[in-house]
Amino acid sequence: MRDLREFISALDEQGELKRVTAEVDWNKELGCVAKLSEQKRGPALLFENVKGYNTPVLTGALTTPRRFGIAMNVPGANSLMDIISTWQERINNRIPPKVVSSGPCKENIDKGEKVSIFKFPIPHWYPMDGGRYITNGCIITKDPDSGWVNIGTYRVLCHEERTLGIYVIPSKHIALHYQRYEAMNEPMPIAIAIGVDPTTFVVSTTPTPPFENEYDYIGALNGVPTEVVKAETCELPVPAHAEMVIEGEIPPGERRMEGPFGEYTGYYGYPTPKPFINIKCITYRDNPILWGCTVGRPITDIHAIQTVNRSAAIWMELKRMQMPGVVGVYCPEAAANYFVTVVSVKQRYPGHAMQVGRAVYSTPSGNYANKIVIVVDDDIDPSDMDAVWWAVGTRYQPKRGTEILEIGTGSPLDPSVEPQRKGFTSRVIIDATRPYEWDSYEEEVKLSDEMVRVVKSNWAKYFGTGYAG
Ligand SMILES: Cc1cc2nc3c(=O)[nH]c(=O)nc-3n(C[C@H](O)[C@H](O)[C@H](O)COP(=O)(O)O)c2cc1C
Ligand SMILES: [Mn+2]
Repeated sequence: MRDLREFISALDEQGELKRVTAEVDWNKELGCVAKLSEQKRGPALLFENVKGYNTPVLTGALTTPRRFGIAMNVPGANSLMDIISTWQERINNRIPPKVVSSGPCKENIDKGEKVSIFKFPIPHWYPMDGGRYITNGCIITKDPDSGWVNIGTYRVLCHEERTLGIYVIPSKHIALHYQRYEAMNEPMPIAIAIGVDPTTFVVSTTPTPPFENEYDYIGALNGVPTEVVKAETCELPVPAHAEMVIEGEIPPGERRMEGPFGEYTGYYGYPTPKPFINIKCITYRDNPILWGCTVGRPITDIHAIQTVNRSAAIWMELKRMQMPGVVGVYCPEAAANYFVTVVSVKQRYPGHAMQVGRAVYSTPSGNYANKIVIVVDDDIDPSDMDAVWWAVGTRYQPKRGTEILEIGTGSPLDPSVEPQRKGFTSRVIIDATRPYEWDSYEEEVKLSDEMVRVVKSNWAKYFGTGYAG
């Protein structure tokens, strides 16, 4: 898909979009409606009548496997596992972006006194958030030494009409660029694209290696180059079809308090001093559309996205390690992705299941924040939580199947870690496989394949419509 509008049309055509025409206030009401609707596994919402504004706001666009499938062109996706598999097939065929001379993102250009972020209905999502937050920005910066262009999603707080806060933490790529500018005592140019095609947004939220350009990955997943155009006030390449692009600079050596924010863990993060952006220019399409997401407690768009990119990353890293027998990897949305990994294994030798469990923690991606690895047999789909719980309930023996690791890399946002230990975590491997060394295991209750075939073909006889519906 080329832009957000194509995605919205596709959601609409496939019955996955609800247009909310009633007036809704950007100030906490919109966030509350979006969140309650997500909890009911409702459709994507397009708020067309935000109080005081003409600009619509899209939420809940990626929360379900079906909508994620529409976004990523994986038709008929029933589970995020379908997208995780396709992701791995497509990701290695990198396609660089194509520079074009202009694009719809330049239809309107506000500079100087005309600039105000409050011209757009940025929501205040949760009661204790520190202000109005842009959640779905694709933040573009450049390494002044190597010229490496990075795109990453970091939340953006509206401090004042021409000042934005940004949640930069040291491990992220934007921080590597900003450190260089600060060392030179120069402001860092920055562009924030909002309302882009769904692949661009998803890749912007995905960890890819340093010194690699995310535009090449977007091209890989879309199968076509992304059209980019030069920003108005600096050299950064921005998506030509974005709904809106904010351009500005981050001054060196200055900080403002940022937060709290309703985090993806389901808890508020503390306010901390962070760099900020002075806006120089905002360009936007005619009748722009904003895209946002609720973050907060699972399950929201951020959880679906992180399940896809994290599961795919750990799985690919296990393959690169040439780990035998790995059949699937899944980081469940409901566990806020980072904390739990389920891996299914076709066991081949004694100790294999535990080896895979330990290997998950040793992958670059699986090292971070992870604290529960559940190993299941290859007959268990790791994305099917009913099946995973069945395996845990009926194949796991705590004394035999538990290994505790005392020190690992934790997330500073993990509320279960004591304050003086933040950044660390302990870990467990739960081996919920049938023991390799046993000759037999209790007989499973299964339907007969033959009878299943007959009954499915006769389904309409019992129920009026065929088995597939
Ligand atoms: C909706 C959403 C919001 C996010 N907000 C932040 C954030 O505020 N700060 C942050 O460091 N990472 C945030 N992330 C995760 C980053 O986007 C992700 O780590 C990405 O890889 C960063 O890009 P980089 O690897 O180029 O640094 C967010 C992810 C999503 C899906
Ligand atoms: Mn990056």
